[in-house]
Amino acid sequence: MIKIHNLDRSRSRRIVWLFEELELPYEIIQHQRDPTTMLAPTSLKAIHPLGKSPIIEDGDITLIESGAIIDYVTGRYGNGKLVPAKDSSDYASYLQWLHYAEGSLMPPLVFSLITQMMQVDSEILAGTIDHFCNTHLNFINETLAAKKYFVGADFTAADVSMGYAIESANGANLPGLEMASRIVRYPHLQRYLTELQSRPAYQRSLQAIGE
Ligand SMILES: N[C@@H](CCC(=O)N[C@@H](CS)C(=O)NCC(=O)O)C(=O)O
Repeated sequence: MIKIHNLDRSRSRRIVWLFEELELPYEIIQHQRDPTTMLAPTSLKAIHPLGKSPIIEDGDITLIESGAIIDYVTGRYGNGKLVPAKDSSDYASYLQWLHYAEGSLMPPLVFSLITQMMQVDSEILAGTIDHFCNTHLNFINETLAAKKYFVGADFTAADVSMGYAIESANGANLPGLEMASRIVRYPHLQRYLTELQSRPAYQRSLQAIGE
C-alpha cells in the first residue's frame, strides 16, 4: 500500500485527492506544521532530506514533487484514467498544465505568502508580486473562458495540479493568516474552483486528511 506523507494545510492534499479520483488504496501518515513558523516538523526529514510535503513511499521508492508523484501514480497505477492518450493532441497540453502549476503559478503565490507572513511593508515589492501573480491569473482565467478544464472537456490529473494552485490564489490556507483572495476578479477561475471542490473525490480527500 502506498504511503502518503501528508503535512497539514499543504500541497499533499493534491496527492490524497488524486488517489481518491483514481479509487486507489493508500495510507496517510500525518505530519503537523510548527504552529509558530508553519514549517514542516523534523519527522518529514526522516523520510526525505528536504523535509517537505508531499512525499510518497511505494515499497523501496521514495518520491517527492507533486508533478512527479502525479505522473508516477497515474502512469504506474492509473490504468489510463485522468491522462490523455500519449499519441493524442491533448497530451502535450496535459503535460504543460501538470507542470505549469508548480513551475510557474505557485512561485509568485508563495512569494506573496512569505512577504505577508513576514509583514514586509514595501509598495514596490507588493506591486511587483501583484504584477507577477496577475499575469498568470489573467492567462489562466482566459484559458478557462474557452474550456471547462485545463486540457479540454474532460477532467484530468492536470486539474488536480492546477486546482491546488488556484485554491492557494483564493487565499492562504494557513491558520491565523488572513490573505485576500486573488481570484475575485476572475470569474472563470471562481467557476472552475467551485466545480473542482464539488467533486466527490475532492470532498473525500478533505475528509481523509481532516481539513
Ligand atoms: N514543488 C514542491 C513544493 C513542496 C513544498 O514546498 N511543500 C510545502 C508544503 S505546501 C512544505 O513542505 N512546506 C513546509 C516547509 O518548507 O517546512 C511540490 O510541489 O512538491
